[in-house]
Amino acid sequence: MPLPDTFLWGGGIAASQAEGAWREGGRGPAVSDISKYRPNADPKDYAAQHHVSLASIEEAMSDPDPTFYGKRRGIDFYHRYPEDLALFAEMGFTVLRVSIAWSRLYPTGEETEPNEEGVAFYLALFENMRVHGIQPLVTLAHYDAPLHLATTYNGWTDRRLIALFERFARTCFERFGHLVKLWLSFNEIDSVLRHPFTSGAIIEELVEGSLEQACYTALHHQLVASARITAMLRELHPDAKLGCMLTMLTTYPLTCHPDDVAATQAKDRLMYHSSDVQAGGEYSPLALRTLAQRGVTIPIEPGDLDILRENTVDFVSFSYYMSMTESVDPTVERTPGNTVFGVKNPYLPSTDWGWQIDPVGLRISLIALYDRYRKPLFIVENGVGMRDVLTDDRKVHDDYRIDYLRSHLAEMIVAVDEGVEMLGYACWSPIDTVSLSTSQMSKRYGFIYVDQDDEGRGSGERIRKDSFDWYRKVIASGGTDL
Ligand code: BGP
Repeated sequence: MPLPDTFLWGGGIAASQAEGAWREGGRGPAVSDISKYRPNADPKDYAAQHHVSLASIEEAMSDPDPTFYGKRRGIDFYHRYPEDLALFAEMGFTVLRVSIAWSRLYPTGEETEPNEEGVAFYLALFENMRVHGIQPLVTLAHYDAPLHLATTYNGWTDRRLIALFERFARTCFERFGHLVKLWLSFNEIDSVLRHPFTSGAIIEELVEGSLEQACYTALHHQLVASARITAMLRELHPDAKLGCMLTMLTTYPLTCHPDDVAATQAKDRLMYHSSDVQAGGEYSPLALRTLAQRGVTIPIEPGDLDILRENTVDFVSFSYYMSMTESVDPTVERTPGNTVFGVKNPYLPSTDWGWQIDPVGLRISLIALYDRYRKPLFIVENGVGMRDVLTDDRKVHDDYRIDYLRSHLAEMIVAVDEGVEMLGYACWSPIDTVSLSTSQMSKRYGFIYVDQDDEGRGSGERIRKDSFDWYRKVIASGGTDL
């Protein structure tokens, strides 16, 4: 059996998609509070869902009703977490990935002392996890920042956010470090390039110059912040580990035409742009040159390159839902994906949201990442969003989810057999939460069904799907019984 005994099994959620309680416990407004579900919008129209302006922020904040703002409501994990943790424990989880809402600890991001009610909430959560024998894997920034930092600083475009984030991270390490030994700095750190507001708290209207330049500036600030808190964690808790987290969008050329292969290679260069820094310690000179040719420069200040080189991560984590395809032919069919839009691969099936299912792509991704960085890997997101049906006898027969996960786990095991070193597997998401891209409930990922619809109607009851028993069996067998 190739998986090590120490291999961690579980799943992951994010504060902004699960906690709800957006105005409780002293929490300040967050960028996720603005994200609106539009009942008649095409769920595949990611750009329309995520376009934010000063006017839309004002409109959202003057509307206290959470009905169409799904992330304000989440799945009420804030109040129901003891029940949810008990269900995760029943499946045999040894790890649960959660995130900390920055605005629960620092409502505007600028306070000098943390909000103690927020600290108490996370302490109780981590204590409860300990009782269940579930190790927390904690993301500090998962599409979540105080809204004030967007409107006042234009988010991560402003270098001062590094210090504010360091203050937040220090509080987390000091107050939770005895219970949390596994940390991630930024979820899908590369994603600021694709959704500037959600990931970087950047309001396009406030950007002077090109948006692309603002996004790469923000990314550099996040990379420096991540390296600085890595140094901080090593000093405070030398036994803890910190990982990077990237969106793994493994890309194939649509054809073997050399132009398609070259376009794919160029795309890869930028996909690894941030992990090359976080895991490898330096910007790829080729990526920097490509950006320079596009008129983008990285605002490197004295000392930045040393900080980045000296504080690489302990492990590399990533999300994997689908692969991508590239072609130079502008007429080929396109399809939406995980916050991206790409060329359709004719060999792969798609979900209702256009995401193409590719288990072998997971193996290819694992091998590519391990080959490149030689650091242990952690799959911290993998799963399939579907419209589940609750039957009259309150069951959910989600064989499609079992098939998706089984085929991906089988490929993960092949990769481990081929020599890839792995720390664990945390699927997305073990319980239905509000979708990141659509703010809908009806795009469901969980082993646990949450009785709640897109507009928040329902009892909130948790119901075990068929996949619940399947995953319990997988964990109990250490991955041998898929
Ligand atoms: C990733 C995010 C998650 C998650 C997932 C599924 O990019 O890190 O937060 O939600 O995608 O996406 P969605 O919810 O849009 O289906």
